[in-house]
Formats: sequence, C-alpha cells, structure tokens
Amino acid sequence: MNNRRQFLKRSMGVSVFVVMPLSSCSKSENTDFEIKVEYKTESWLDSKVDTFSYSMPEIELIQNKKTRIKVTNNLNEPTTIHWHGIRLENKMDGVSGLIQAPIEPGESFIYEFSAPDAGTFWFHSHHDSIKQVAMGLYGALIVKPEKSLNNSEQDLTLLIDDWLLNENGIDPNFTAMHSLSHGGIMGNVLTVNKQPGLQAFQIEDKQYLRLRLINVANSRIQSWSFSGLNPIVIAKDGQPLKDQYTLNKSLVLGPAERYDLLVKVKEIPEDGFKLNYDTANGALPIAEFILPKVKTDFKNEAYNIEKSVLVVPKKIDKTVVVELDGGAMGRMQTGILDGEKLSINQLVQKNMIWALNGQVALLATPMDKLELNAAVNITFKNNTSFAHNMHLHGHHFFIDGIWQDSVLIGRGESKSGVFYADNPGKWLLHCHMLGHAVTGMTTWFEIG
Ligand SMILES: [Cu+2]
Repeated sequence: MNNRRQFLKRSMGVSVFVVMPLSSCSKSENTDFEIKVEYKTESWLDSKVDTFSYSMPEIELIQNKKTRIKVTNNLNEPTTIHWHGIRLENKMDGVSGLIQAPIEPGESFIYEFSAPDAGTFWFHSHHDSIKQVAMGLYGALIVKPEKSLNNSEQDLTLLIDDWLLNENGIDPNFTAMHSLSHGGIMGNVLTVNKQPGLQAFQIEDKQYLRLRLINVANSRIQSWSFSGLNPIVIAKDGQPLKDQYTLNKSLVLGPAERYDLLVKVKEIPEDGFKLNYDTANGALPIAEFILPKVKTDFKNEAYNIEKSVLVVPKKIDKTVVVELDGGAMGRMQTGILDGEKLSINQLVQKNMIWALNGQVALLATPMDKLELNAAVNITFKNNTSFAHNMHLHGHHFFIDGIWQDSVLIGRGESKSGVFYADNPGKWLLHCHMLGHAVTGMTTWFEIG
C-alpha cells in the first residue's frame, strides 16, 4: 500500500489501476523536435540555483500539421510531458499513470500529434508535477496558422513564474501540508522566462506586437497590469475572443491560464511601456518594452487573428455537477479514498485534503462516462475557502462567454460551461494548483 501510495503521489494522484504500456514510439527517427529533459544551474541574484529544464524552452508548431517530438529524459527520475490545452489524441496527452508509463531515466518517448487550434499553449511535466513543474519543467507551445495572417507583427512570449527559494536553492518541501491545505506553494522570487528582476524587451519595427502571457506558477493566482498603454485582449487559452476589448484594469489568472494581448506599435509612448505584477504594496514592473529607434509609419492595416473552430452547443445532452470540497477552513468532514470513507483527520494523515464530488482523487473508475459527441453542461461549485483553477484535458469549455481550458473558480463561487465531448479517451479533470491536485483534487472523464 505504501509503495502504491508513494507512486500515486508521485504521478499526481491519478489511478494506476490501468497503466497503459508505452505507445509505440519509434517507427522512424524522423522527428521535428527533440527536447532533452535535463538539470540546469541558473545564476540568479548572485546565487546558483539548481533547476530542471527543457532544452527547448519554446516550440512553434504549425496548425493541423503532424509533429513528432522526441523527449529524452536525462534526469535521474522518471518524467512525462503534457501538452496543455492541445486537443490532441488521448494517448499523446502525457498523463503519467493514466495515459502512459513515465519515461524512465535515459529513455526517450516520441509524442506525435497535430494541433487543431492556432494560439498560445504550453507544455509541462505531468509526472510528480508538484515537484517537477516547481523545479522548472515547463515551456511555451505556440501554434501558428499555416500561412501568416499579418504582414508585420512581432511575437513575444512571457512565461511568468514564482519560485520558492531558500538559502540552498529551490525549497524541496513540495508536500508541506500547511501550504497544500491552503492556497498551495507560494514562491518568493518572480521570474519572466526564468530570469528574475525587470526584463527588457526590444520592440521591432513592426506594425503590431503580440504578447503571449502564460502563468506557469505552481499555485499562485497572478494579477498583471500595464503602464504606458492599454493593450487589446485578443485571445484566452489558445482561443481567439469573439469580442476583443481594451484592457483598462488588471488581468487576473490562475496557474496554466494564458492571455494574448495586442499592441499597435504606433501607439507606444516614446519611453515605452511596462508590464507590472500587482502586489499588496503596489505594481512591481517585471517587463519593459523598448521602442525601436526607427518607427515605420503605421499603415492602419487591420490585425487578423485566427478563427476558432469550436462550436457552442445549443441543446444539452448531459449535465455534470462537480462539487469542490475540502482544505483548511472547509466544511468537508469525510471523503472517499480508494472506496473507503475516511474522516478528514484520517485523510490528512494520508496527505489528502481535497475532494471532487466527495472522492479524494485516485479513482480506479472515472468520475463520469460521457458519450462521444455529447453536448455537456458542466457546473463547478466551489464549497471551499480557496480559489481553484479547474483544467479539463483534451477539450475547451465555453464558460463566462469565452473558450477556456483552465478556469478560475473563486471561493464560494459557482460557474457553468458547455462543451462537446468530442475527443475519445481518458481525460483528466483537476485543479491546476498543483498542490491541490496532488492532495485530492484530481479525477477524470471517460469519453466514448
Ligand atoms: Cu485548487
């Protein structure tokens, strides 16, 4: 039992009753990309910090084009990669324990998929995620349309993270129950593209600047604001917005959420503009954008954005309610773990504290079975004292009037969304505050 428990914990709390054999992965060695998973020592603030790293921090794919990505694990521990938000074939989803056996040290695995949506996505470890994402195993995954839609645009991706450092480097106490029963692990050092301090970006002499902002933090809800100008919000979670809007307040997003923002280079003031991280003590600038010396005349060309291929269901076939319970200051008295009803104290002793519909993770069976192509209405009811960021793999849901793959549900709040369950397989549904996921807030749907 202990061994099993340890394994389950390491693999982010998903069932290992059915561990799939590795998908066949070596038809040929023709791969488009190779990602090496490796150790890397960063020099931050005059100190050395040991991290985990991907040899490619950003990958750019072409929409609908089959891509083969060879992942070689040079760590001394197993790992997998999940392609967050990509509506791909289930066996390529990278969830350790549910979808694939982890990639062992020294071994490789070839992920092969095509991305049906053009937009901003990311990839990260889905094995012992609470530790491996905190150690730095994440990167940007940008899907571009086959032909460029604009003549003159610059693209910048910013991955914004918080790291919990102590005097020896990254704090290794990833399962401290006090943090996990509250908001999760909160860092004390902010980075933009893994660099601490204010980062400067040179703007090119183009008509448009597209900023792709990704919250890659382990658990922290981030609030960002701009000074110098108000960009236009054009996409969320890799899906273009039907109604673009000018940002005149802060953007608040949970871990895993992404926003695409558009800036007309002509409208940038002489001294540039800044992206700030909002803190209790005011806005802290984390990125500054510097104008080019030469500025081309703005031609007032319209900006063309990708079109979403998703369809909002009008008639609902199936209704699913997901109750979020547990945590510190919660009302949860008992939870079902491995089919056994346990008190909250017994659960805490097993490093568990959160539940979805009363089930504390580790389900041998899915939370629900959904018929292929069923139009589903899903409601999240957050009965806890903390916010959660619910992520459904392999699908986007239409929630709050936009397509999202990760959605922030405030404490005491309920939100409903709709989607077509049109991707067959085993799809994880979990809180993307990774400390919550590993201590109970993980389940899955079987589709088809
Ligand atoms: Cu949560």
